[in-house]
Amino acid sequence: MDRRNFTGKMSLVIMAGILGTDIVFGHSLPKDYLPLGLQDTDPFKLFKKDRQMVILNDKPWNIEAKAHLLNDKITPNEFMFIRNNGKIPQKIDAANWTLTIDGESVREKKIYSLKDLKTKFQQYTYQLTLECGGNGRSEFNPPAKGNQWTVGAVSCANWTGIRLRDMLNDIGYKSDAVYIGYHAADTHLSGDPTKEPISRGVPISKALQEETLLAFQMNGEDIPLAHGYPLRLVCGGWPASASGKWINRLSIRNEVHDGAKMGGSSYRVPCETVAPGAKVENSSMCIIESMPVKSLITTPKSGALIKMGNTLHIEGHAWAGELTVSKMEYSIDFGSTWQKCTLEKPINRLAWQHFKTSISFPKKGYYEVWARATDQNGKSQPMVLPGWNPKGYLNNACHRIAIKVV
Ligand SMILES: Nc1nc2c(c(=O)[nH]1)N[C@H]1C(S)=C(S)[C@@H](COP(=O)(O)O)O[C@H]1N2
Ligand SMILES: [Mo]
Repeated sequence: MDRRNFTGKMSLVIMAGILGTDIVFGHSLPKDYLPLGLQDTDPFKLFKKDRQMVILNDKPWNIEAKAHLLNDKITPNEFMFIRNNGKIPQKIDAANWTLTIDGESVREKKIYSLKDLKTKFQQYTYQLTLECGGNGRSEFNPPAKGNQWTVGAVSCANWTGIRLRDMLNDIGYKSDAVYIGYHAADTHLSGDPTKEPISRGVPISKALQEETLLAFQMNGEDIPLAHGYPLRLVCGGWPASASGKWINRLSIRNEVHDGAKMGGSSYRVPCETVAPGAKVENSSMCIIESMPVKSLITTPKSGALIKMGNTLHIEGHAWAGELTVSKMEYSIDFGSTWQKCTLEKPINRLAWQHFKTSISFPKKGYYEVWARATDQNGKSQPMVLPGWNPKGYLNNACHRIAIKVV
């Protein structure tokens, strides 16, 4: 935004409103001067992110990692992508935070305080893979609108909270319950308080899984503000849009939840494959559920140089939505032949799995290392872009890095 016009149009009253207090010597403010308190803050400092993270959008904030930043087995906050659809809530009163449970299929509407949730139910910690449905969107052609994620909209942190199913069993729900839908405290970019930026959910069967959490901690600390403080739904293995941040209401629905971004082309793909660029009727779109098999080489960084005769150590992670990854392979000849990597078991269901191997190269020159994961059902990552869809979701093509042997 142009700062001069911005202040030019803003009255002292409005500025005081945003600052939350009076500007005492406001009458002496130079014309067109923007008080420091209103200038953009440094997002890396604000969100405690590493400076190598990439900002894709600042209204709303959308920030992604690069592959080599995701090398940790448990993703720390500094390398965790941020995906927002609206404005991050500003004033969070965790001490008085409540979660209202309503909907057609709730036995009786109830309000839990955050304290109730923390004290009444047993707590669990799981490491859970959260990948944005649009991760990899930047490669689709014709291009898809939206944040141009490359490979870094995925994380696997430790989440601590209570099982959603313990809370659902405590409150009781009718036998016609089919879906849950979340509502949250973030606000619509338009400023219209009647509009929600996003309100999604999952089928009741997913809600009842052991690992589906109402979480209040990430990596052993309060969830960072940008990631949903003080209460977040975490549904590992599904598009991360199902994992509502800042949630204050949960509806138990007797039909598929119809909140913001549940319909149209939002987080939905053509039920049957379509030609690139095709127009797809709403009635032919299906909601994305479990995410497809995928992997990422996190060591070394693409572009690494190695000396002829040395072996190259590679490592990374692989995940497959609700499934486990059963095989991990690499190729140095553009996919003609594949060799196996060592693959670890997941620490718990819905956590990513680690792979590593050492690679020898036949002679000096340019190479690419391609990585390919296969899920327990025998489905592998495609070497080229998978099916085009209007919003550019579910790109699980093989990750590749460039290597020069000198
Ligand atoms: N309330 C709320 N929850 C939300 C969103 C949002 O904008 N508002 N974005 C969703 C989407 S699309 C994704 S990919 C994940 C991102 O989670 P993260 O920012 O913690 O990485 O949060 C999901 N939950
Ligand atoms: Mo997302």
